[in-house]
Amino acid sequence: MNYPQFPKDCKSLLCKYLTPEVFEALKDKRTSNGFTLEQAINSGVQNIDSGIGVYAGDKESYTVFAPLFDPIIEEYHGFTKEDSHKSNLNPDDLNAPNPDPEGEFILSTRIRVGRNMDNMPLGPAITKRQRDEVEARVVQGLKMLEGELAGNYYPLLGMSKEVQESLIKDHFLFKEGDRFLDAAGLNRDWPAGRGIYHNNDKTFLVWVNEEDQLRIISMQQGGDIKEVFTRLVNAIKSIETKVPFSYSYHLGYITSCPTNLGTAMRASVHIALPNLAKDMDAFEAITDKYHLQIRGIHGEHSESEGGVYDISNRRRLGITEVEAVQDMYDGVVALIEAEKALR
Ligand code: ADP
Ligand code: ILO
Repeated sequence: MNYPQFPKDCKSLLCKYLTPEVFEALKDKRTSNGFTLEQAINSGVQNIDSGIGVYAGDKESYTVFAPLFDPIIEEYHGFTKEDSHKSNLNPDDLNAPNPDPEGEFILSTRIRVGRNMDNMPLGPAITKRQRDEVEARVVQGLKMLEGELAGNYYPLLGMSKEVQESLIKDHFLFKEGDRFLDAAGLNRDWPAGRGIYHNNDKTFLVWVNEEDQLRIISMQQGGDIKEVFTRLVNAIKSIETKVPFSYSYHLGYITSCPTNLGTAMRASVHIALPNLAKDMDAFEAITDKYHLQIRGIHGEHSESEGGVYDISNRRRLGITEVEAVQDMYDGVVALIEAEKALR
């Protein structure tokens, strides 16, 4: 492979940090699963509008390709090689009374974490047999969930297009054919091995073998962020008694995209901010202050509809889960105040 030629206006962290020197040093390296630099960067090479542009094939990718991954991780999370990651999943430490008890702004709240199985390659390097094994072991583990978390697993293989599309439209299921994941090798053998588990009310869901092997999700209508967090923590704790998760003292939970390392947590609200949306500078001044990310309402790389945005914590590594949710909560309180002042 030759050094990739990126266009001048390329803004991804891959373009920024894959210097010719880094490329030369890494181009012939591979992890024990055979994962190469070419595979790690293919998503950002094929999609020059990527924000990041790299994926790991296994835990080892983060050390073998550290000269590329470390500066990306440092710029995204503000987390250096000397830092270590800490976890706090105690809902009692969260200060989050419902910021919108009248239901004027917040439509729904969702908190997810990514998890991958210990001693398995990540999605970009996994074989079909290993992926099927992950699915079987995860589904087996989910079967023992009880009470509010009890539910059923629905494999994508054999699911009708109508059911699949309605689950996607209603924000419960991952979309199909994402070009960033495609180029990362994450959509190989689609749809085999993929599926969704959910309880009856669809307040607790698990995505199996999408970008990460598990995406554990708690969601509900309205703004009771603490209730959503508490349900998620109960689920994580139950699942990890059955499914061993890949974890590193330095990087926290291991995920295929470096933006998800650490807590692997994204806490979001769908919130209507039609007035603030008319002044994106003011809007972004608040989201920047609270380390928040703005997405459209059909997930990343989608647009807002009717002044409704997906607002979530941006940082996930080097802060605890409680701090990640608190970032989102404090920012949402500030956004609601600003929206009220403009009415
Ligand atoms: P992820 O959360 O895994 O990073 P996406 O940004 O693609 O991935 O979002 C996945 C799905 O979750 C999308 O359908 C998105 O609209 C939905 N979603 C995210 N946040 C919320 C929320 N607060 N309420 C309802 N749906 C949400
Ligand atoms: N590879 C994509 C997405 C990066 C962050 N989001 C996710 C879903 N991991 C990009 O570089 O824009």
